[in-house]
Amino acid sequence: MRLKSFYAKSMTEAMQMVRESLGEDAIIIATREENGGKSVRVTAAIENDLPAASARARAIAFELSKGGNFEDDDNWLQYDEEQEQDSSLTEAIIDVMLSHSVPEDVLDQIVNCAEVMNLDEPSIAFVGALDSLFDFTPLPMSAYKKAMMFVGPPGAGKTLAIAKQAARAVLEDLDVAVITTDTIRAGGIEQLQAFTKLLDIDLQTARNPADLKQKLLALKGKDQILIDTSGINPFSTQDMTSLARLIAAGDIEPILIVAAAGDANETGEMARIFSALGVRRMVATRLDMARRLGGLLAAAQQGGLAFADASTTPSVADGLEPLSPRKFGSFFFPNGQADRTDSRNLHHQSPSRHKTTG
Ligand SMILES: Nc1nc2c(ncn2[C@@H]2O[C@H](COP(=O)(O)OP(=O)(O)OP(=O)(O)O)[C@@H](O)[C@H]2O)c(=O)[nH]1
Ligand SMILES: [Mg+2]
Repeated sequence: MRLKSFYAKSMTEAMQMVRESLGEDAIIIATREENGGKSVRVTAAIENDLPAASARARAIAFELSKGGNFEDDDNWLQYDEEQEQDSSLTEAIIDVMLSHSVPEDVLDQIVNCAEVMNLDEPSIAFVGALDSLFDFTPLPMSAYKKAMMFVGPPGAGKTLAIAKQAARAVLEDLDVAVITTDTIRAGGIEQLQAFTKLLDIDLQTARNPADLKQKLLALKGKDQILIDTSGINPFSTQDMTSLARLIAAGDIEPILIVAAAGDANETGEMARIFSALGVRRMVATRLDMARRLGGLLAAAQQGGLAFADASTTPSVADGLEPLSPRKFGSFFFPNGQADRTDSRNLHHQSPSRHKTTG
């Protein structure tokens, strides 16, 4: 009996993956919700999962029993080639993920998912797996009813990301307001003011939750309201309580700002803690300064967070780039075919949208 686990966003998708990979005879051993119910894991077993060698041995025996010549059997040769191709695809994906220090459990999920795609190009299978396993929800580029509060640890890039989003929104002719709650740290207001002045936006300050509530009421009707915050230590109860109070001051979506180069386990744990405050998506920063992006995948998995946008330069003018499975995948496979493939093809090949053949 061979056991294999499958990860997907829904039970239907996971069952489809089981059928596609192991066939209709697979027996479901266990199902479990992961990431606080945002994904599921299904462990399935197959009794008669013949490895290539033993299946081939049976075919040879059958051909010999008929007096035939097994070596002429093109189908079996083709079958072996497919097996080889599969393992080289898996190895290529594993190699890239190891070089990015992707934690083992995330690596497992991605490999399992990529293997059932029936694709022979690693970068495309990788992008398909990202598409199937993670959410990608870029920041809005039109009027948005919630105020967006950028939160995260000190130095993550919150203030620069606020400036970049404000600049982008102004370019889209949106009526933007910026509030900072980072009023205690020396230079906190001035740093943002330097950007808002250039954009001709009036920078508001809010010193506490009550103040923030009032400012938000006064700014009602703005297309986008962006709120900068001071750096938070996710392991400090006091910091987290203060942040929770600020978030509760109005109709606010907290968005986590994550520096890309962080240790994968630390980043994953941090994302999980912030998700308890209602964070549902993240902006990844400093992608230009990171060579190991395992932390971002760990954050998405452990915090159940969607990928929003990425910051890849320290310059406000360069803005934020919306992340898609293909865009994010290109950081792992910079020269991969996925970069050159029409994204509509990827969608056809994703198991979540793949018609089951079983
Ligand atoms: N190269 C590069 N530098 C970045 C990027 N994002 C932020 N930075 C730099 O990182 C430093 C910290 O950025 P801030 O925006 O001040 O970070 P913060 O999260 O607001 O910091 P605190 O308010 O102190 O918690 C600055 O020097 C930024 O220019 C990026 O995508 N690439
Ligand atoms: Mg700041």
